[in-house]
Amino acid sequence: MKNLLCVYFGLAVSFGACDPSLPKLEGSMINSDSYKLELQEMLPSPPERGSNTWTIKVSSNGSSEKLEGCEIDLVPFMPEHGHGSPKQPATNDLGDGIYQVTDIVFTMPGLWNMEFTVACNNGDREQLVYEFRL
Ligand SMILES: [Cu+2]
Repeated sequence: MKNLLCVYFGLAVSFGACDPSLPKLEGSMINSDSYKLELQEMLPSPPERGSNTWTIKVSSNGSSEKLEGCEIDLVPFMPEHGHGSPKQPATNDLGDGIYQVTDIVFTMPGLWNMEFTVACNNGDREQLVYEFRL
């Protein structure tokens, strides 16, 4: 009942009114055998249709040592619809284990799989997938 009231109130005012019940996407972590990605900042936040920029921190899974000079590719994909994004996101290495991914374009609401491929310091190339619903 509380949720229903919250949704009703949210529709009447703005979707932001119910934020405390939603999981926060910023700060989410995903990891593979060798790597760990932290989604530090999302612009806009939460993500919206159109162009988005995400800032991620890359570290070693296990030791938490930050990893510089990584190759990072991102492919946004909608598994329920079988299509991706019209644009290939670009990654800028900001140093100190921080990377900015620009041109992340979401075309529609639904489930998105963010398929990161990461290779650091001639290490293994590994895939990390971040799932969320837009
Ligand atoms: Cu779709």
